[in-house]
Amino acid sequence: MKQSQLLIPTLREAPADAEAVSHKLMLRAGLIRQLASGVYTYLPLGFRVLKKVQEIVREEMDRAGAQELLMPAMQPAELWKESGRYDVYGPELVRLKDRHDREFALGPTHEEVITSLVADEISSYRQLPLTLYQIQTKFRDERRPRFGLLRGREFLMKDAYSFGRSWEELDETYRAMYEAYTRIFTRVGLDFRAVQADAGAIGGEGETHEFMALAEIGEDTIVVSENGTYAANLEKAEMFWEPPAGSGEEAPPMNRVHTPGAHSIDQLREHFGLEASAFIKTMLYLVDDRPVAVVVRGDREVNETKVQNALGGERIELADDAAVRRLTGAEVGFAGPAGLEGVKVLVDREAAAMPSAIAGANETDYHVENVKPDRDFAADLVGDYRNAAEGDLSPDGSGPLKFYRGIEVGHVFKLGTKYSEKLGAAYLDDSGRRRTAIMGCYGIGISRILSAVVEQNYDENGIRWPEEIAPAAVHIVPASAKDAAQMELALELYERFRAAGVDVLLDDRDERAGVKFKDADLLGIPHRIVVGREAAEKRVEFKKRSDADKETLTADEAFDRIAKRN
Ligand code: 9G3
Repeated sequence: MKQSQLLIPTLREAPADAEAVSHKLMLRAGLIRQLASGVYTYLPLGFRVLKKVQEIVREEMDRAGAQELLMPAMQPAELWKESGRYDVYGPELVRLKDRHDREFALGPTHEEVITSLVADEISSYRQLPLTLYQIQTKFRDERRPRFGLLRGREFLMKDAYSFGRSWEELDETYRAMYEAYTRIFTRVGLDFRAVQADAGAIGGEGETHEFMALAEIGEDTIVVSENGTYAANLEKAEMFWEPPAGSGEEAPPMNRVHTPGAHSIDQLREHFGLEASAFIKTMLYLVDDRPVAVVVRGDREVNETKVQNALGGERIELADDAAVRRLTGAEVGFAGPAGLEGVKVLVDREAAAMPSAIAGANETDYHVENVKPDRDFAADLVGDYRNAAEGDLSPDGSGPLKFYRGIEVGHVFKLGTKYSEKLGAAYLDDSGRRRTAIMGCYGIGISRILSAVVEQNYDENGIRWPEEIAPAAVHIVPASAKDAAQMELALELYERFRAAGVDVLLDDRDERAGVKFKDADLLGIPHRIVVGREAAEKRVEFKKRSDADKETLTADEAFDRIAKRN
């Protein structure tokens, strides 16, 4: 590829509204351009990277025994009504009507489509197990698209679906997918962790893992034990806990304390001169619209996923101020667990084991001290309802937990029969009995991988692409397009690389050397050959994008370095 002919509109500055590093750099390097909020064009160099990522995914999915197909984006609403999901998803599901006024959805995922296909085409146990996958554009009308390709409204996903005859077969396919994902994320050069996750809205009846690329910009928080044997999304992460000794000792009777305006833990700490761990925090939620009070120690955070799962709910939201006033009879910040009518009370086991604590009095400007859980208030449920926190130990005894931000680039699920039941994906077993297929589903955010890789591979001068997905393997930069000897040697090397099947980019533009070097740093091609003053002696400067030092080599040596590497 010759840059004088390529559309690579590099920018000196990123637009002001680009916040994430990857978003800024991908715009500045001329890899993508925004068409609309959360909707992007992949320009030629960006598309080359996207294609290379797809090829790696295809190789590994095929190796794992999955078959590639391609489903439509336009999905009849009937399928989503049959699965019961048409009304579960709100404006995030892109709905449209065709010219005959028939309702469609633009596919955000394809459980309904693939399961109805299998329901039509599979009838015998001999046709299973079967894993089908596609790489296709998904549509999700995110309320707040941001960070470029990290959270778009139209994005490229590899989604796979497996159909089996038993849970054992599902376990085997799940493991094959898990291992394929490990190879894929390793090959694209990501620093990632596979973490236990919560199945969320998709439901499903078994374990699920997310593959997280470590990056500060990541929306997720993951928790990993020091030796890595335990790793979980914070939504699910547990921690080692045992009841403290002597939590049974008697406490003096409760005593109301006037605490005017002290409605935050910090104000209470100020007022009582005590640490946050001396208080209990009572948070009010609506789980499927039913009021729930969750009690945790003052220095902890409620884990809403754990609360929702403990109650088998579909939805959880913080009660708003009006609901808090109605349920507690007090302003926000004075809620306590004692005396709440018609509210289910969940008490975190750590709070339940406190010998005594200070809690809200369910009366504005009043708190109560010497509150003894169990003596002074009843719990409907006692369990682990808090977020893991710094200092917690891993539940598997493998040491302290560490916290990281992560970008979810993959997610594998054991779905069970949730969709195959509803959409009739069944088969006759070897004794002629009708059985429902047992499903798994497996997603990779293809376009999101580009951003995740850039978030992990850049420096102050630009992107540093990992070799296997870089837009080109080598970047040839003649210092001056006006110097015949330099251009002659550069073109000769360029043709040699092309003949050898090496992806090569030649900066043959008539630009000042400084501009070329700045752009080369920005584009981040892994290897660079500068053809400069020693061109006449057939000597060039060789530099790896990720190294500072440069070497002078003969043109042949430079060629061999690249053409004969690994
Ligand atoms: C929707 C909308 C958004 C969605 C979904 C449905 C996420 C939805 C979960 C999944 C599960 C797996 C197959 C590949 C791997 C992930 N966002 N999910 O089901 F209607 Cl608007 O997509 N699907």
